[in-house]
Amino acid sequence: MTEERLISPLKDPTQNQALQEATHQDMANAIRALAMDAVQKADSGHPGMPMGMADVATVLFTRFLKFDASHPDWPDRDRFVLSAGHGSMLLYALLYLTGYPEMELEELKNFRQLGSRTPGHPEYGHAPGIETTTGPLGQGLGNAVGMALAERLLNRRYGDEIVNHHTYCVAGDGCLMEGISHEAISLAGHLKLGRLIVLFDDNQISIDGPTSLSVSDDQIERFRASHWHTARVDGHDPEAIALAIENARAVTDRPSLIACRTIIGYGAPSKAGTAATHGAPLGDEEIKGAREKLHWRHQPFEVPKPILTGWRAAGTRHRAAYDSWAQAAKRLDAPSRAGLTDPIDDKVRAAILAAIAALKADFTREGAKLATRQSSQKVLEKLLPIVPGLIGGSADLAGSNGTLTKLSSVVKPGEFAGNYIHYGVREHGMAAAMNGLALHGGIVPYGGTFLVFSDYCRPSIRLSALMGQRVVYVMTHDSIGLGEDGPTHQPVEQLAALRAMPNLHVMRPADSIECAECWELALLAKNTPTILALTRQGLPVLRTAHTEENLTAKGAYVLIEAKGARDVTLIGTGSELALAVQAAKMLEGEGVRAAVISMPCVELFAAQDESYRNAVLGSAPRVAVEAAVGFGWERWLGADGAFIGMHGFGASAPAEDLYKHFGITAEAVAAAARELIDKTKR
Ligand SMILES: Cc1ncc(C[n+]2csc(CCOP(=O)(O)OP(=O)(O)O)c2C)c(N)n1
Repeated sequence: MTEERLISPLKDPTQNQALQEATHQDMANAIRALAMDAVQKADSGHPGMPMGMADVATVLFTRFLKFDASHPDWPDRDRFVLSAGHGSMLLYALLYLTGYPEMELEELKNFRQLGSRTPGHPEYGHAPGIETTTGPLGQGLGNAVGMALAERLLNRRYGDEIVNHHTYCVAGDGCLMEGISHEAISLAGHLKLGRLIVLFDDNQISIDGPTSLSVSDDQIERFRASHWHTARVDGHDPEAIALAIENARAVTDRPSLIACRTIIGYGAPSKAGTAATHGAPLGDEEIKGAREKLHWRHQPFEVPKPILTGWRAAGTRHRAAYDSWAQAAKRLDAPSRAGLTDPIDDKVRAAILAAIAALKADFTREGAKLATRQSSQKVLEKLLPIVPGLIGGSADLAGSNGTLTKLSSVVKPGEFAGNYIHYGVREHGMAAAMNGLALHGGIVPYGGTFLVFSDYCRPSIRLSALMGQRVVYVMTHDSIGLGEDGPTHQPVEQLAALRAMPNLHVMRPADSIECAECWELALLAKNTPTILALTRQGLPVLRTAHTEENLTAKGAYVLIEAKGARDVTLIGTGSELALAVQAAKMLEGEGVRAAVISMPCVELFAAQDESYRNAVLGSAPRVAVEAAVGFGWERWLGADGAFIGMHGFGASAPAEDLYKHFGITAEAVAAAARELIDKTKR
């Protein structure tokens, strides 16, 4: 990096006095010392990565990163994503040193302890400045792609004065070895996300030892192949790092990779450069030696005042930029201002409720047989004009998923005027990007694939749930009902697996009306992601009477009450609710009093109070029908209930044949009901 001018902090007019007086070396060593000390005190953690990346982080935070520590929610701040989340002490040290609220020294001393703001891996919501939860390697990189995309989408809407920032992401060898990195890198390169800068901690070490044990990729060539700008620097040379970042910022039509060659555990006298520093305390002797080697002659957790003052000055250097941004933001109308963070304010919420109620009335009146993927598309056509920042997409199944509507316009490489992303066949990358879109603020992402491929997105879905992000997964072809594509494409265990995940609403609407209700709930659940499990095949409208009330909101409800005391309760979800209704009619002809319960969302039903649940479920024996495995249904069936569903993988055939073949029919439901009734009479 010799060809261009060097950037010196002394020449940077935005630097203030205190920052100029603290040396780079001291500031970087403060990070190293805090990382060593916190890991040592916790007796667990990862000191190597923060020590190795301290120089890069210092250059970034003191010379480039646009942030104001006292306004961590500034919508136009640069985003900093620590994809290599095991190096959490790097982030915690930076947040403390730059003066973020709630990150006191005490928190660093309580690293990895119960109730601290400094968990083992950074967790979104635990402290201001933590932009996303990382730790599962590669996810942060995927999030960063979504954030960089959000920035461009919002820039197009709001203009440079309001939205105009970068996304920086620190990724390690592990992140780049993960499969998700391929999807993320490829998507970012294709879309020309020029505001994304990845700082690769190129230390050639992972847990098992040198990376040469398992990988020989040329990362530079790999990124270049995906149309990234790339650079390679000595990650311990502040001027080279600064120049590389400066150059990367100047490239606006491509994302940038800066491979920073670093030494893991930099400063540790005998362990630096080895896997021994990756994920274990260095030990008292090694820490003593590192203090000597780094000329850091201070007590554990002590950061001398001039150095801390220098860091705090870095935390305020964009105060004027923040102030002028705040002035500009004041000129926005209130909904636009609110829309920068949460697009669904009270007014939008009211509009959603009105639109869904009107659509439900239409669906009831028309009574058309529609697949729920088609109903979902119709719902989206109503929602898109009223929900700002509703950004759709699909992993190459736009037509199948019904995610692309007449009102959708496609985002193209370098052109961000649209509201629809062709994510390509990159389910995992799509889900991680959607987390980034949601985390950025201003965007409500929805994206589709087949339900069976929720497995390909599951690690990111888990993070949507853990972080409490409003992400809507439109997952169609939700059972053997998809037919001829066969068992590779027919989900059987996915519903149960997704229902096992905390803070995730798995919704399986039975008709158009429930589908509209599910969408309403998905958009209004601000802190919970939603899976919409939708059919390929047409379904009759079962809700014959229009209700303004969202009956799906309680998770389950009585669709048809028995005429008199119940002999049996039939429970159905999605496409199989119609079978329960048919079975109830058959039984009625025989004088059997059957109630039919629709249960579109198990989690919401579980959250109701006991009296509601008991009233819905009743005390008669129960039969549930769902074209999936029965795992989990025990809870709603009790010891004596019967389950009609799948007991293994599906098969390739027309849907009707499959339902018969696997015994998922109204006749089977009625027979199971009769048997249960007989048993209770015996
Ligand atoms: C998906 C996933 N798999 C495995 C791990 C466990 N793990 C944590 S760090 C790490 C090695 C990462 O190596 P690198 O990125 O080079 O980090 P460094 O050794 O430089 O700190 C592994 C395998 C993880 N956190 N996430």
